[in-house]
Amino acid sequence: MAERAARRCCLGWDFSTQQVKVVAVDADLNVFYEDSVHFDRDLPEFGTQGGVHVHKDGVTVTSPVLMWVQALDIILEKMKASGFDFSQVLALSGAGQQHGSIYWKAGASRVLTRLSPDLPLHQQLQACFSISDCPVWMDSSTATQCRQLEAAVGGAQALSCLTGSRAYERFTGNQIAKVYQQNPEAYSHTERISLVSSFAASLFLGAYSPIDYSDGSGMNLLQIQDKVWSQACLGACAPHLEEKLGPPVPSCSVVGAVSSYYVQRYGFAPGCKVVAFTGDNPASLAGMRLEEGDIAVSLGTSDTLFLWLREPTPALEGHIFCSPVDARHYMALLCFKNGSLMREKIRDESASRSWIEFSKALRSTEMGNGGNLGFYFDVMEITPEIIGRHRFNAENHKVSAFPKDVEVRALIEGQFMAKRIHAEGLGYRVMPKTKILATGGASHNRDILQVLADVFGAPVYVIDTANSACVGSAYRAFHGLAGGTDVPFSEVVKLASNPTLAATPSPGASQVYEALLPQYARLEQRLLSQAQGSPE
Ligand code: XUL
Repeated sequence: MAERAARRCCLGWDFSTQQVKVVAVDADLNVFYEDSVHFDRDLPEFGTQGGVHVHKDGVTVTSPVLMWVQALDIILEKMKASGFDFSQVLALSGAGQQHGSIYWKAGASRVLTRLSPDLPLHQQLQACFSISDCPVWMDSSTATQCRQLEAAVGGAQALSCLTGSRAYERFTGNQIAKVYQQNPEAYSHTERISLVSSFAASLFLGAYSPIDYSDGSGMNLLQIQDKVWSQACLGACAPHLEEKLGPPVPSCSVVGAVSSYYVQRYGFAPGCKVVAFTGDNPASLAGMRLEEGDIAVSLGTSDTLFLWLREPTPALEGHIFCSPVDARHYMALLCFKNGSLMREKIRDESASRSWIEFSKALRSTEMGNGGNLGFYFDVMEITPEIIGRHRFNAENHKVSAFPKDVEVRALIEGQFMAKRIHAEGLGYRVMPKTKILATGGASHNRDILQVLADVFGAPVYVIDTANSACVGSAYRAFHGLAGGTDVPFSEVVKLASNPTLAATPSPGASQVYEALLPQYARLEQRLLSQAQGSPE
């Protein structure tokens, strides 16, 4: 225990929707401590469900800011009680659920700088917020503000080109605009607005932490190319917003040292550095150690893609953020709603409710499925906005059914071809060094991963991402400590254990899919035009 406690380390924090988590990662990049505080379970007095309050209108979703503060108090006390040696922490960083906003009341900065080590944070910060229930990413109550913002900058595509995304209801600029419109008094009493990430960093700094470029990209306010706030967007959302946000910084910036509160109360070293906190998705990208040309595919209820991009082409779908590990590059997020539930339905209908039979069907059919292509969207898809099941034979004629094994392959090939097509739509290119990192339920099925490797023409690795935002935050702390911008992130994390190789492309795969991908894209376009009621 003494030997373990004396390890030099970095801490990675994650302020997620349901809990606050922490990991300690040593200089060999091994995780040797982890802990968490669960909001519903450990702080029932706040009455949250899943860490949030869903309001009566069904679309407003908030979380109490003091619940987050108190969760930090509890977890630090737990660490202290376990004998954790805070003096060995060289640096810390963290992640926050994206898009949520915190409103610091005029005078709060003075309270933050004068914290007494004798009292927990939540007792001292009680009067520091002009809004006690913060809008979070699950909120979808700002449709009006979204339309106003898009109109102000020349439309949805123009906003996407500027900020990386068209207007989204959960994005912070639109949330701030709503606060300003509906609660102008609280807005005018606000001296600083933080994201969940920069708020958590501020608690450690004892001063306002700047917003980092990567999480700042989830606000519909930051010009992702120039890394400055867009005056047009700020002006469309609320007055005096620039001074309330403060200037954004590169994600690997050291924003200061921990406040004396942590030194005196917990025994942190006075020089322990705080590296800018970022969003949970960017932090996960760091945790998965994505590199240029790589793609991470999370195969869950919805399927999510994380892409590394050099030259993004922002679109009406997906989100482009500044990269959290390389300020010259970008990452993109794409969400596909028809993921696991769709795979399970087709398994039940066409593979006797068995993954073994499902795998057999994949193995007994050929790459390219004899030209048979399918679209399976039992719920309205996001990427693209199409609903229903649509099957086409090799002559591009619509057919009403496929033989069972053809149906299984059509589903999986279709899901992965859609991912490649939409990733390329955002500027993604498969490179010779491309790796695909697969996570989530379906990543346990080697035959599904084989199709993924074939469609992308790249090897597929599996990784466990249970703690990726936390671990990625600790990696980012090491990155900041090593000098940040001038040091490649990949150098800093080279000691971390490698993901497991699960599938490599079959011979001939690229010819098959190079021919099929444009055909799939054309059919998708045809379905989309039909859905929108326009002529083909
Ligand atoms: C991303 C998003 C969610 C939250 C979850 O745009 O809204 O993934 O970051 O914490």
